[in-house]
Amino acid sequence: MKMANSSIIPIKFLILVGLANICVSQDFDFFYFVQQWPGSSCDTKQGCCFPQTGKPASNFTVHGLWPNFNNGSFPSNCKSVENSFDESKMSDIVPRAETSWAAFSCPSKKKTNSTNSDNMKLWKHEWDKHGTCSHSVLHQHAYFDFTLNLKDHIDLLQILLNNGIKPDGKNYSVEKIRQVIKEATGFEAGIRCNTDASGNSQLNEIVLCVDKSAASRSFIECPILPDANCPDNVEFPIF
Ligand code: U2P
Repeated sequence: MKMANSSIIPIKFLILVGLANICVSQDFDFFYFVQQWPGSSCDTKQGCCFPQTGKPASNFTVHGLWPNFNNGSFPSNCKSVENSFDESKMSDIVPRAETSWAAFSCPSKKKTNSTNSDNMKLWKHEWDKHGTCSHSVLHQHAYFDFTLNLKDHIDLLQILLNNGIKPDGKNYSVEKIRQVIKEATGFEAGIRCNTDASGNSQLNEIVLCVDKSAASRSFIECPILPDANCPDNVEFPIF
């Protein structure tokens, strides 16, 4: 009987460990760290608006830090009572986020007379849609702080400028953009394109991958690159 009991306990234990692993693997596998080129939002059919603080500097800005699965799908809107967006936790984040994580969407005319984009609305949207799904690793303040630190660590515009790739409205090879980022960072980047109001393809977003542990400077090779939809050569719009 003793033998039987002691062999049952490890089986129960193994089942519990197995269940725990299933729960953890439901979480997410890695992050996409997505930076966008503002000029490629502003010259689209929809156009763009600037925050009350004015036109942001001519530089890449953060779009978001998105938890993802290795198969390319992603969790979203993992909202719960413990992780609802708290504006008061943003106070020391705001000055840095205004510079590096600005909003460019125009407000709905039905809701406001303002012509400014709303940074706080973007930050809340990114937290609600993506941040809440990595809450087990980064709580709200850490999520924004960590993402802004990533932005400070990788100067994409400087990397491109160093290699003669400038936001001058001319066309550049996507392969070359990928190559110079790989040389400077050590990692393959995802390049995402969109089209301007005349239908020209342009450089819209650059995506790097980050380890799910969110340890400092933990860029990794992407388990899967995001959809790109870029032709061989793309415009790098003026901003
Ligand atoms: O591509 C359009 C929007 O879909 C969301 N997206 C896309 C790819 C991906 O891997 N993960 C992801 O979240 C983004 O939504 P947003 O955060 O802007 O609401 C992306 O802009």
